[in-house]
This record gives sequence, C-alpha cells and structure tokens, in this order.
Amino acid sequence: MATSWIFLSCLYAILTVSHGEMFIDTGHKEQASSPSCSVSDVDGLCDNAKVASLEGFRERKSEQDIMTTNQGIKVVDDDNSEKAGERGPTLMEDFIFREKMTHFDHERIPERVVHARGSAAHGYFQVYKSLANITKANLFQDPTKKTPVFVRFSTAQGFRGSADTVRDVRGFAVKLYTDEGVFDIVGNNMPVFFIQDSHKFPDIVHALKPEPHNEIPQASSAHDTFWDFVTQQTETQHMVIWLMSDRALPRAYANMEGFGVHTFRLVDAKGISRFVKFHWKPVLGVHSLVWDEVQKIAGKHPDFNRQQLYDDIENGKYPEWELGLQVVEEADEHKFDFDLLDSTKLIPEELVPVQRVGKLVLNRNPDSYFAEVEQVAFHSANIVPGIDFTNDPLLQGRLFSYLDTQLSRLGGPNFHEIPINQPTCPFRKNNQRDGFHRQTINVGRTSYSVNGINNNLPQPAARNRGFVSIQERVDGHKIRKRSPSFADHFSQATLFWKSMSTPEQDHIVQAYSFELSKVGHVFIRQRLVDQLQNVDATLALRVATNLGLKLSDKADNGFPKTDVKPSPALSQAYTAKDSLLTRKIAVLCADGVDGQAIRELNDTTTNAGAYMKIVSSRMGSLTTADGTEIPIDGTVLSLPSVLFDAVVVAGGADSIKTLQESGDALHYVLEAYVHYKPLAAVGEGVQFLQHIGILSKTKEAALPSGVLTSAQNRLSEDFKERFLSAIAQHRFFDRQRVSAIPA
Ligand code: HDE
Repeated sequence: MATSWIFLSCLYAILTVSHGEMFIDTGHKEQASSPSCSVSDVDGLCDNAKVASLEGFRERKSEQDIMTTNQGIKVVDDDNSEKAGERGPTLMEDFIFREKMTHFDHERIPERVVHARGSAAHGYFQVYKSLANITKANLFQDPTKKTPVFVRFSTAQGFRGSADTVRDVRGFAVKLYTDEGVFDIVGNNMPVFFIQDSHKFPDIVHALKPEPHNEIPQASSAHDTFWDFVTQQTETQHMVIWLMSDRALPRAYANMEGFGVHTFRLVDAKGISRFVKFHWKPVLGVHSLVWDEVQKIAGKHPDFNRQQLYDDIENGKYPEWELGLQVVEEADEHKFDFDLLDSTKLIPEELVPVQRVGKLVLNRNPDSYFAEVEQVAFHSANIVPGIDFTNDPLLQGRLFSYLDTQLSRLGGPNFHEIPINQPTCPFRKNNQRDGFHRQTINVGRTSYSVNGINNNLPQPAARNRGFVSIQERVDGHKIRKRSPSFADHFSQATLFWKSMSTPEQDHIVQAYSFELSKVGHVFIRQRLVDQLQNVDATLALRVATNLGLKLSDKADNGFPKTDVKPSPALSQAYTAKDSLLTRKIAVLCADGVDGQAIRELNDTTTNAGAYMKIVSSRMGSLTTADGTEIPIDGTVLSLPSVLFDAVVVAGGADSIKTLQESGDALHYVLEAYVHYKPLAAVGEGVQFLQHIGILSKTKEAALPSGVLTSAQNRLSEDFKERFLSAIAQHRFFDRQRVSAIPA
C-alpha cells in the first residue's frame, strides 16, 4: 500500500492537468528573489537585463491592495453603477463607472496587418566564440556574454483569433537587446519569400488574406484570389511549393528552422563587408504534423503551438536554436546562378555551409500577453554597427514598412517607450520631442542641434563608436524594372521538389490538390498545373490527375532545368531524431489496467523529457488491476490523439474489454495509426490492435512500421529502448495501408 501511495503522489505531481495548461507538470514555479535583483529569479534570469528592466513596470496584486480608480480614489462597490433610485437610470456623474467602461471600450488596438496571431518568449543569445574576424557587432564578440532576446512566432495570414495549426508560413522574429542598441532579425520559417520587390507586398497579402467581399476563408490560402495571383506572378512559385510542403505545418515552434531570408551584410572593424544569410537551427530538429491532423487540431485545440511553447518553458524544457551563418565574400557575389539580392532564392547549404556560431534559448514566458507580445514592435531596419543591409528590393521596402505600421498599430511615434520595446542600453538621447503618449520628461530649454545654450548636448558619437553605413558606391538611372538576374522563377522550386523524400513529395501533391480543389475557377486550376510543368513533369501530372485536368502542351521554355542537384539539407528526412524532449504520449486505458506497466512507461518516458498522460473515457481516477488508483488526465474527447506524438494501449484484461467496446477508443488508435504515429501495445493491449485490424492475428505477419508490442505486461529493457527510439523517430511514413483506414 505504501508503494502505491508513493506511486500515486508521483503520478499526481507529473500528470496533474489544470484548465488551459494541458501539458504542465509542475505548475508555475514560485520564484525566489535574490537581494541584488528585484526580479523574481529562476534559472539565473537576473542575468537578463531586459527581463530585469521590465520589473519597474510590473504590477502584482498584494494582500494590502485596496481597489482604486486610475486617479487613486478608493472604490467601495465594484458591482453596481450609481443610479437614481434602485430601479432608476445610471447617473452621468458616476465617474467610477465611466472610467471603467471607457477603459474597456478602448482595450483593443489594431491587430498586425499580417502576422496578427503570435506567441512570444524571453530568453538569451550567446555566441560560441568571438566572430571578430567577420563582424564588429558587440553581441558577437564575447562568448561569456548573454544578450537578452524576445522572440515572437506567428502565422502570417490569419486574424489574431485564428488557429495555430493552419497551412501557412510562420514568422520567426528575434529582438536582440544588445549593448549597442536593438537588433531585430525579423524572419520566417521558410528561407525564401513570395515576391522579389516589396511593391508587390500589398498585392500578395490582399490575394492571400480572406477575400474582401465576404471575409472568407480565414487563415487559409485555399481560395481563388491567392491562386489567381500566384499563378500569374510566377516568382512566387518557389515559396508556394514550400507553403505546400510539411514546413507549413510545424509540430512546435521549437521544431522550426528560422531564416533571415534576405542577404544581409556583416561588417568587421576594418570596414570590410561580407554577405550573410541568417539561419536558426532547432536543436530538436525540424518536425511537422500531417494535414488531416492539423485541421482537427485547429478545432480541438486552436492554441496548440502557443500552448506547447508556454508549457515547455514553464516546465524547464527550454526551446533552443543555434544561430547559423552562410557567409559569402563580396568577391564571390556573382559566382551563383541566382542573384543574392533575390529573396525568392536560397543558397543551398551544400554550396555554402551553414556555420553554427551561437545559441538562442527561450526560458521565460511573458507576464502579460498584451503588454509584451501584442505591443512588441519589430523592424527589419533595427540593426547595430557590424551589420548592414543589401540592395535586395524586398528588404528595402521593409525598411520603410515596419516603422510605418507601428504608427497606426501602436498609436504614434513613441512606441519605443513601451517597456518591451525599450533598448537596454542608453537610448532616446536626442532632440525628438512630444507626440502621443510621450512618457519622457525632457528637462532643459534646448530641443535642437546645434545649440550653444546647452553645449550642443547630446553630442553625436565618434565615427568608430556609432553606426556608419558601409561605403557602397551607388550609381544608376531612376528606373522601375526587375534585374534580368531575377528572371529564373522555377529552378529553385525544382530544387526543393527534387530534395524531398518520397513521403514529403506525396504531401506536396496532396496539398496542391487540396488547395486547388477549393478554387472555384477552373482556369486558375489549369494555370497552376500547366505551370507546375516548369517545376517537375511528374508533380504536374500527379496534381492534374487529382484535379481531373489534362496538361496543356508545354512550350519549350527551358524549364524544368535538368541539371538541378538536390539539396539534402532541405528535407526533413535527415533532421535530428534523437530526442524525446517535449514529446507527448497518451496512454489509453480503463479500470483494470495494469498499473505496473504504466509506472514503468511513465518513468522511462518522463526521464527522457517527454510528457505522458493517462487518457480514458471519463475523468476521475482509474482502479488498476493491482488495486491502486491512477488519476485520469483527460478523456478520449478532451485529450484526443491528434494532440499527442505517440499512443500506448496499456494492458489489463478488464481495461481492454472496456476499450474494445468504445467506438471513441477504437477511433483514437486508428487515427494515431493513420497519422503515422508510434503505437505501442502492452499485454492484452496487443489484442486491441488485433481487434481493430492493425495487427494480424497470425503470429508470422510482420508488425507495421512504428508499431511495437510487448506480449508481457512486464516491460523488457529492449522494449523500452525500442519504444523510446520510435518516439524520437516521430513519424513512420513507410507505414502501409494507411489510406484504406477510415479515421
Ligand atoms: Fe513582414 N511585415 N513584410 N515579412 N513580417 C510585418 O510589421 C512587410 C516579409 C515578418 O512578430 C508588419 O509590425 C513588407 C518577409 C514577420 O511582430 C509589416 C514586406 C519576412 C512579421 C510587414 C514583408 C517578413 C512581419 C505587420 C515585403 C521574412 C511579424 C505588423 C517587403 C523575412 C513581426 C508589423 C512580429 C510583420 C511588412 C515581407 C516577416 C506590415 C512590406 C520577407 C515575422 O510592417
């Protein structure tokens, strides 16, 4: 009995589910303050100058607090407005009511015109060794230094309340609070963009967003205007094939790569500049969900990615990325068969290797979604000495747009004073004044330069202490034209297609077929399949067949190029598959389940960094075969299989008998099977898999890929090892007969 109590309390600690915190196992950690740091400290966050700087703005509830108005008047009744008689009208003079309601009426600010839905976290960046040989940027010099960061992930198309798991590019915006000012790398989880010139940005966004006459569809590219645009603006074809790929369905933000997209410059202390592409490489590898799954998650748990980011940080499973650099000497600018200034092109890693130079760690959730995540203002023009721009015409437009958009979104030119946007080094030392919501009280008579009254303060910095643009010679006629070096719109789409594994290619075909089947105009569908012939003949034929179309005769325009070599780095087939950190495992069971096997599975998987949940047909607790009680974390409906990476059917004769009679339980496992997830059956659980036809009843038949069985309820070390490695593998796309299963 004593053992069972210990077991029970352990399980409770590990498995407790609280509303809205589905995968949290410890709850929010109570944090001890260190005397030198006013921030409640956990994991050395007092090292984080940005987090510490926010402390002065944090407002916590305290036992001593008495409710007041914003003017400091103590409020005695917060339930009733002041009326002329108990049943009479509310009085105009009720300033307490008026203040409360006015504030409420103005709680919303305009959402971002793109990337409205997002989640963010604090953390730090640390370089592995000094990069002084390529850049003088202060944040890249000292390997002992941690630069505070705030990172916001987002979808691009949907409104602020849309679902996380839609087919979309994800924003990956990193704000680095360096000692020399704020440096923003406002990137995406795809290395290229739809268009080459920012002049087309309003067009692509209007085409992609819900259609203007009826605001349908939400957060989806599967509609006429998007495909009408992209099939005519053919430079989009490379990014579109990324959008049709598994990259558009990330399992978690921590499983996404990030890319700066444009070519930037690194500048060293001698003023020598080199071209650079920024990459963020996820330590846990790139992993995606499958299309059927993401659509279901969008309904069952629309905050899926947001929740995981939040929970992982609360549980100390901090998301990590390595910063990667592809550096190209200026002298090599023209050695590629594409233009480095064209943001619809990537540099294959096989041509220019990605050097991993530092680590990004996210280790603290924001305290207030609005104050931090909603009000953070990224701007691709926020660079520091040691970084510079290129003439990429997409980047050049962004250098205008991000500052401009904040003026209406954040209500004026003083958004840099909002706490989350303030640099951690000295700032606003200038003669800019006033404007909406100005907080700073500038003391003194002078707000101009040059001034004699105040010694011309503030003084400009010496050239070697401040930002100086590289001395690029620019010479040209005013002209509205694309460079001929931007003309190839298809070769890199071919590169991407050729680099995919067979299952990834299948998913791309399915994605084009699904999207175009939602397009009403047949001529748009025809245009797409005809154009896909420039990418790959088989791809075009497969999509055309699914759409019931015939391919038009193709003019010999030189595409698809036949000499395109695949780039294995683009495929998820070769990503890291060696960790269980943050993986989620459902154990399906009912009363009479074998408790010992669950204990062992729980120990094995949680020790490896995974989350395990007990799922049954009702809430409460289960009585195991040995008489102990196990708390249930959720039901087959509230914790559906789409929220997990793997499913275990636990043993115990009574438990299996109950499960076999439940249609929801049968569906649960079949659905995990068709989503290619690892499945394990223990003891009598094997009969369950036979019952639903996943396992043959004849012993000789080979197990389907990714399905593990243990005839005994006592688990062997070998079984546990194979189970862990199957979960680390993530998905088993070589699984047979999936399309024949109705789940
Ligand atoms: Fe953006 N983009 N963008 N974009 N973008 C915005 O800025 C814009 C582009 C990206 O988490 C807006 O503050 C133009 C490429 C991210 O707050 C806006 C062009 C890449 C975010 C804007 C592009 C991005 C935005 C809307 C074409 C990847 C969310 C709200 C020249 C490299 C940042 C805002 C956050 C947000 C303009 C193209 C990434 C309107 C004009 C390429 C991650 O300013």
